[in-house]
Order: sequence, then structure tokens, then C-alpha cells
Amino acid sequence: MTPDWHGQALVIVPTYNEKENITRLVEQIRALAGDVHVLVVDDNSPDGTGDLVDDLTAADAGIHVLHRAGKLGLGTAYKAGFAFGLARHYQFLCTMDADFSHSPESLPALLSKASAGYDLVVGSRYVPGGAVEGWPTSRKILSSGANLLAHLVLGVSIRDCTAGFRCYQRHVLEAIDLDAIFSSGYSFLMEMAFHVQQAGFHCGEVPITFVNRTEGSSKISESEIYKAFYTLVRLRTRALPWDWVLAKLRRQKQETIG
Ligand SMILES: Nc1nc2c(ncn2[C@@H]2O[C@H](COP(=O)(O)OP(=O)(O)OP(=O)(O)O)[C@@H](O)[C@H]2O)c(=O)[nH]1
Ligand SMILES: [Mg+2]
Repeated sequence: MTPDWHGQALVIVPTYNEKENITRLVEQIRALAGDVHVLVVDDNSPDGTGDLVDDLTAADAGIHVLHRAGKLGLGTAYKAGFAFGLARHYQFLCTMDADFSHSPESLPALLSKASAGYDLVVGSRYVPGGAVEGWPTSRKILSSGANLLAHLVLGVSIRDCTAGFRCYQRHVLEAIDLDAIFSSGYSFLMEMAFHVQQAGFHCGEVPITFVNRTEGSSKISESEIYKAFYTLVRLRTRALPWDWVLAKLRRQKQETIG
């Protein structure tokens, strides 16, 4: 059976030094049913990731690449990817990491839920059925703590709001003012989740098993922790209480209707 998203989905994969992973990942996404396209946003990786992707694009019109001048941050890579997808025909814009922490096999579940009417679907470690494999306890505490704070401080109800495995419907990205998203790095994910919920969009999660990377090295730095705290404080102090109440009422109304 032809999936609902046939020819309409783009998976944005930001990369920085992922030569051990990128070819296999892109091939696995392209092997999925539904002619799912891929856009790699590479920040001039010193290890030659961008050159590998150039070779792939030459052989398959469903593979695209954006070469940026240098390491400009994960958040701005997503924004560049969204601009690319919105300028074309795609209805479903997904994001995922290059390091196989997010399995291409889970993409159909995200796309299927988005096709069923969810505006944003997150591949989630923290809903029943979700799991994390291979992380040290310190990393688990950090991730759970960031999600708990986002819930308590910002009222974000998505359980895994720091996850980069997502599927946005096109109209969500058209409605959100992406230029107004302040975070350029990993905090972008939390900030986007906050704005998407504030705008009253219908968000869902599907359980995934997040597997720690086995190839290549981590790009996340300690400074991202401080930036995440700053993002929490900034969003909380700027968001007026009545905005929050209105968004909550809108969400409740949507749930009642639909
Ligand atoms: N284009 C671009 N991609 C980036 C940048 N920083 C990270 N990435 C990519 O974003 C994805 C997530 O980065 P990771 O280093 O895996 O971060 P993480 O998953 O939080 O941490 P580990 O799994 O421990 O490595 C990977 O595909 C990276 O290659 C960046 O500045 N620019
Ligand atoms: Mg990773």
C-alpha cells in the first residue's frame, strides 16, 4: 500500500563530522517506502562528510545537500533545512540525527501519526515504550532534568522536548516565526517545542529506542547546558501568563472538537 506521505516527506539531517554514519543512514532512509527525500545540512565537516553526500546526490534526485561555510550550530542548521523544504513541495518536514541514535525504521511511525492529523510528532524516549540504550547515568539525569524543567518552568507537555527526532507538518513551520527563535544550538529544540505548543498546535509522541552513537564523536559541549538554562529563563520571563492560559484554552478546545 502506498503511504499517505508518498513523495511529500523530507528528512533534514544536520551533520558535522559524520563520515562513518552518513552514507548508510541516507541509504536506509531512501530504502523506506514512500519515496522519502533527504536533505543533509553539512557545516563544512573537516572529515569530508559533505563530499560523501555530494557523491550520493549525483546518483539520486531524492537526496539533497546544503553546504554551509562552517560550524554554525544545530539550530541554524534546522532553520536552513526548513527554509529549503518550505521553498519546495514537501508537506512533512522531519529532522533526525546522523549518528543512528534515531533509527530510520521509526520514521514511518512518526510520518503515520503526522498524516493522521498531528501537527508535530516527536520520536520520544519518555513515553511508555520508549527507551535509552547505552547512555551513562549522568547523561540520563541531564536529559530527564532538562525535560522536567521545561515542563515545570515552561509548561511544555511534550515529554521529550529535547529530542531532535521530529516530524512537523508544513503549516506549523509556516506559522511559527523561525527568525524569532533565539537559540542557535541544541536549545533550539526546546524553544521550538515551546513555541509550537504556545501556538496551540496538536503535538504527539511515538515511542522510540534511542541508541547511543557507536560511530563518530559527540558534538554537544558543556556550554549547551548553560545555554539551556538561559533559554528556560528567557522564555519564561518573556512569555506573558495570559498568553500561556490562552494557548492552553485553545489546546483544550481543539481536543474537545477533534
Ligand atoms: N550542521 C550541523 N550539524 C551539527 C552541529 N552540531 C551537531 N550537529 C549534528 O547534529 C546531530 C546531533 O549531534 P550529536 O553530537 O549526535 O549530539 P547528541 O546526539 O546530543 O550527542 P551524542 O549522541 O552524545 O553525540 C548530529 O547529526 C551532528 O552531526 C552543527 O553545528 N552543525
Ligand atoms: Mg547523537
